Amino acid sequence: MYKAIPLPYDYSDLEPYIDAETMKIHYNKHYKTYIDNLNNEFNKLNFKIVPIENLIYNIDNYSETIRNNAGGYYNHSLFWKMLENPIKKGGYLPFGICNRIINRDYGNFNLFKNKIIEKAKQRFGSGWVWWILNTDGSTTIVDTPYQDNPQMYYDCEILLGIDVWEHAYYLKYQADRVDYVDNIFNVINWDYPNKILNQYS
Ligand code: MN3
Repeated sequence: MYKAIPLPYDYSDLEPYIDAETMKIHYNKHYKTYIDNLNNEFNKLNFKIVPIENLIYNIDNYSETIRNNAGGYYNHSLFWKMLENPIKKGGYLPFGICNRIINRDYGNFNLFKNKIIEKAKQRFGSGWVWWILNTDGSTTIVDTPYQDNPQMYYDCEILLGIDVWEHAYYLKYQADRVDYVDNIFNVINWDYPNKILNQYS
């Protein structure tokens, strides 16, 4: 059985940038439905459970249903960990190695943030925007449709991912995806990309 990871904070911890109601629905309804659907499909087909990372890297061997639900499970499990209560954290800006890599690859934090906002704006319909670490040590900002993940396409490490499905922001931001993405930068857990970058650099 694939299992939901516990949310690493309370539903209201990302207020006012991400409201408690959105978090509650996002975690309990959307996230858990992907997991239930994935488990049901595995049961139905009598598939042996493999680590979710392996499933993602070999996703082309599986059905559309498994692709969408495995992606939904994996992407959100990453996403919860990439966010954090800004008060507990005591700062909104990237620090440490991710700050150095942002300056190296994008010039400065604002240019980096604008590039992510631009990608989010361009993504037509539902999907995700990602900051990824390539195997050559460079980083790029990419987007994927639906619940796809860059690791379904090529070998890379995920540094950050932003859910730009309407269910992630509609209650608070209505159709204003740009405002949502702009505001999510108040609740990014920069320890997440720092950990990956320290491991691979
Ligand atoms: Mn979502």
